[in-house]
Amino acid sequence: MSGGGAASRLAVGDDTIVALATAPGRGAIAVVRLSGSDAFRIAERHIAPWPLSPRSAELCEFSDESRRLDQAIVTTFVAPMSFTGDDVVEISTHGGNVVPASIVAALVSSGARQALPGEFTRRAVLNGKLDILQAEAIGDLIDARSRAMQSVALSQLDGGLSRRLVALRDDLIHLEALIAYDIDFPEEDDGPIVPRRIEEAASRSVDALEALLATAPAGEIIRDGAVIAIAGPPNAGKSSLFNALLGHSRAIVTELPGTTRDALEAVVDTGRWPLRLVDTAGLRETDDRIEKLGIEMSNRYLTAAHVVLACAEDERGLRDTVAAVRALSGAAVIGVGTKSDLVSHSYQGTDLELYSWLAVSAELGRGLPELIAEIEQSLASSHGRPGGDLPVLTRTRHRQAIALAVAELRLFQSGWKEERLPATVASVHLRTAAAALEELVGSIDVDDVLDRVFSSFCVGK
Ligand SMILES: Nc1nc2c(ncn2[C@@H]2O[C@H](COP(=O)(O)OP(=O)(O)O)[C@@H](O)[C@H]2O)c(=O)[nH]1
Ligand SMILES: [Mg+2]
Repeated sequence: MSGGGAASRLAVGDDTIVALATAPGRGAIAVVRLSGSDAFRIAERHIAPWPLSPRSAELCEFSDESRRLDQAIVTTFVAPMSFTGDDVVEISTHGGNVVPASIVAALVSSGARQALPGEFTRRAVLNGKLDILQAEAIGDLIDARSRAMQSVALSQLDGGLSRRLVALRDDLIHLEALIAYDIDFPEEDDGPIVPRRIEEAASRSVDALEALLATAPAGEIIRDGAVIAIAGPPNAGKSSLFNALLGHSRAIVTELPGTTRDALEAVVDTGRWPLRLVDTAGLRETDDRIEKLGIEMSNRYLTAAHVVLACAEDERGLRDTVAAVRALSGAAVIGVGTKSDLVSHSYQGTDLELYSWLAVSAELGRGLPELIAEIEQSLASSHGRPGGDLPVLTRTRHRQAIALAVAELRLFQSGWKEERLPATVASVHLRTAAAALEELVGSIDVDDVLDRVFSSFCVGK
């Protein structure tokens, strides 16, 4: 890492840390992880037989001074060939509340220190095993609530986003070098660097960065889920649709109008997008205080919705719902004609500028896959579907850094074109843009970034 100074300032010392790496509580197996220069010396006091060779799992007895604590599978990793880059001992103990805790306590009494949240991953970054984007990807994988987030995080962990950013950073440094060459050797035989060539290279970089930036809205949805609000008059069949889409009963379905007092939310993972389905209360005017609260809740969800399903059995219901939704939300509206097993829908809202309209029967499960497909298409058309090899930006930090790089590049472009700025000054914009990308990957100015990234981690990761 080029930020060696920052790294050594941050290193919390060379002490040996220990933590339970698995979730606490009852379970077949728990993993206790020990990392640091004294890891082997500390663990050897408790483990017999000591594993003969690194990286091979060995069945051992774990004891403290007075008694056996567990039979455990022990694996050792010799620095730098470990997750953290330190000497590491991984002890797979039996799970539950007592055994793993007693093992951690024994290791602490022999000189290990209880790890802080995210400290193992932090060490991996400081030891150059991972960059910051990869460390964030570990957090994202652990927190993933959908398969889409899982694959985005995994490709970020593989270094996809880092490689892209490093390549873009290299382009900027190359560009800066071209200009420096022009500055330093204006009378060279090759002649001055053609300004056109520099302009073209700069606009290629801007295009590439903007393509990456354009993945941010989709990345945000992949990370946080798309809010899909189900709206419509009481009794239209909203809760039945919600349940049918979820595939199991969660809302109370009833024949009395106005029973859904609160908004209910559940996530449907389609593989492409996590959909946060929200069953809103009816849009009916009412004097019932509790029901009104439900309506306010639904209004709040409608305001935040990415897509609204306007459900109705008839023309009036669809018109009223679409009008009420449009007053609160700019989201795409899909018209849903409900109870298609009972009702033949002659009115399909073609005059209402809907994203699309389709008929469903929650009762028979008819039209549900088509509805999911419409929701997915609508999200892709409003938020973009990240395609192919392009990595996806999932965090505000990523978006801000790249937006900064684009802004600096634009300053460079205009200064260069209009020759208002001397080349030396113009190249400062290039360097600032390159630095924004470097900070994003985590190769310079690491200390601030590290604090922000690791503050949300759990202990033992
Ligand atoms: N036949 C039929 N009845 C439905 C269908 N969907 C809902 N219903 C009935 O319509 C009534 C109101 O449904 P509900 O989902 O509670 O409506 P909400 O007030 O909009 O949430 C209930 O009696 C449901 O059984 C459907 O697809 N077919
Ligand atoms: Mg309902």
